This record gives sequence, C-alpha cells and structure tokens, in this order.
Amino acid sequence: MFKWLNKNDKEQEVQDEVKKPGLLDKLIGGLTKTRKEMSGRIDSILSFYKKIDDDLFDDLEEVLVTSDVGVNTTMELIDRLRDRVKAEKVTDPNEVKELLKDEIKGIMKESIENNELNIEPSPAVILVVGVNGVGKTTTIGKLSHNFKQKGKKVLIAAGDTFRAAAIEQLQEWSNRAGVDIVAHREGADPAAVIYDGIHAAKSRKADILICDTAGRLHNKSNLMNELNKIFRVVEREYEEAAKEVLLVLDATTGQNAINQAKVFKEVANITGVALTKLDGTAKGGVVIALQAELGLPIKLIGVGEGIDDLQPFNVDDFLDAIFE
Ligand SMILES: Nc1nc2c(ncn2[C@@H]2O[C@H](COP(=O)(O)OP(=O)(O)OP(=O)(O)O)[C@@H](O)[C@H]2O)c(=O)[nH]1
Ligand SMILES: [Mg+2]
Repeated sequence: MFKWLNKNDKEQEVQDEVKKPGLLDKLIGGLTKTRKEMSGRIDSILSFYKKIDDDLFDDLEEVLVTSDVGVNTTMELIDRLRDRVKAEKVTDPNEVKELLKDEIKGIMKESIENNELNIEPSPAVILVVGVNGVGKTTTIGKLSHNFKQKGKKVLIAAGDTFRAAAIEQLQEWSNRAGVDIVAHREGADPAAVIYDGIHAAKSRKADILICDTAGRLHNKSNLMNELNKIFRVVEREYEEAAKEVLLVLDATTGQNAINQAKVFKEVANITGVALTKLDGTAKGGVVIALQAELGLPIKLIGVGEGIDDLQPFNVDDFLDAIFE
C-alpha cells in the first residue's frame, strides 16, 4: 500500500511542478506527515472494506475526529458523504475518498468565502496576536518579506515589549526582510509603540504596518485589557486603514490551537488565522476545524522556518496536498 501512495506522491509532484513550481512543492513536502496520517489511514480503511456500509462510515468518522477535524464538522461531513454515496449510487469503497475530499472542500468554502488578508486599499494595519511561541515574530518576518517582494512598503512595530529579546528578534527579521521597524525599550507600553508605529507609517507613507504583540495569556481579562488598549489606539489614530487582526496558531498543538482560537475569538474581532508549523505535524486536520467549525478564515500557513516558508492559504491546493 505504501508503494501505491509513494507512486502517487511522485506523480502529483511532477504535475504540480509544471503548474506552479516552488510553492506547491513546499506545501506538498510540508504536509507529508499530515498526508500520511489522515490520507494514509483513510486509504487503509477503504482498501479493507469490500462494500460501503455503516462500519465503513464509522471508521472514517473516527479518523476525522482523531485528526482534530472537530466533532460537529465530522458529523456533517459523514452525513453529506452518506447522502452523496446514496444519490450517486456509489458501491466501490475506492471511490469514497474523492467524494470525501470534495465534501471537505465544499464545507470549507461554504464556511468562509474569502481567505484574503484585509489589506486593500492601502494603508493597512495588521495586528498579530497569539500565545507565546506560536510563531508570531517569525510570521511577521516572512510576511514582511512577501509584501516587500510584491513592491509594498512595509513598517513593523515591535509591540511585544515584554522581553528585550523579543524586540531584538524582530529587529533581526526586519533586517532580513529589509523593512523598517519602530521599537521602544523593553517594558514600554505596547499601545505607545503601536501609536508611534502608526504615526511613522503615516509620515513614511507605508502601505502596511505590521504590529507584533506579547502573547501572555495569564487570564482572559488581562489579555482582553492589553489587546483592547491596542485596538483603541488603532481605531482612533488610524481610522482610514484597512484592518486585519491575525491570530497565529501553532498547528503542532492540535486541540490546544482550537482552544486558543476560542479564547481569542471571545476577546478580539479576529479576522484571520495564520497557522504555523504545518511542516512538523500530522495534525493538519486542524485547518478544517478552524475554518469549518469555528468560522475562522485561514489566511496564511507556515511550512518551515525560512523566510520563504509562509504561503497564502488555498483550500484546493491544501486538500489536494493532503489527499493525494
Ligand atoms: N518548522 C516551523 N517552525 C516555525 C514556523 N513558524 C515559526 N516557527 C518556529 O517557532 C519558534 C517560535 O517562533 P516565534 O516567531 O519566536 O514565536 P512567537 O509567537 O513570536 O513567540 P513569543 O515571542 O515567545 O511569544 C521559532 O523557533 C520559529 O523558528 C513554521 O512554519 N514551521
Ligand atoms: Mg515573538
């Protein structure tokens, strides 16, 4: 069976290289673990059954739930799959995988119509939020690089003033990406940094201001207070800017990422998710839960630690990469 999988992987890679070299390759490479886990288990089930019956659906349900797809979404998917199998009079278990993939695409597209960052028209401000260590600073570095390559003028504000090292790390990324940064000292008021960032963005005519924030989640009201102060400054000082509140989540944490998303959704008007570290995990199913179950648009995905390892999220490419 693995031979079969490997062969298909290769064929897909060749096809994709012709279509879009680079990005898709990286996506397919980064999602190897998720593909083996989710798609591999689905293949085993489907090759085990000779006909499509309730047991087959039960087994599929279990794979989806244990892949962090989310219970409600799994139920809905299995229902839709049953209907589809019945309506199209499908009898061969081997045909079920393609139908499942199709239904997952459907459910993800129906939940969210638009996975684009809210950065048009310029100027725009992106507030990057999320708990410690999920990859906020790295994502800001990669994102700055991507925007710069597209000819945008980017400015970064070092709103994580909790540690000196956080400011230095962001400075390093700003050098790497070749964009300007506004920073204060360790311990400064984050809202004051954002204030300065906004005024610098205006005077330097930046297209996009990207703001780092500290990810301390001691408790919900503390987080809410800190973020609200920043949001108020942005509303008051940069009314004209397009606004994106980007929640960064670490895909390797699976269910924890879902729980963090729920908390942040309660305290902030999250407009998008950047899901990092998809390269190191078999828990890529979390993408489906976040978008279809929580209604949060996945806008960016991290597939490595390098400056080029951040991609816009595309449902079709993502599911093709998982389900090959
Ligand atoms: N493999 C992989 N590693 C990543 C990715 N994104 C971030 N990382 C790594 O995750 C670690 C934490 O990243 P940071 O950007 O410092 O995370 P942060 O959210 O800013 O952390 P704090 O500032 O401590 O709250 C670093 O070692 C990054 O290299 C990714 O997409 N893939
Ligand atoms: Mg950081």
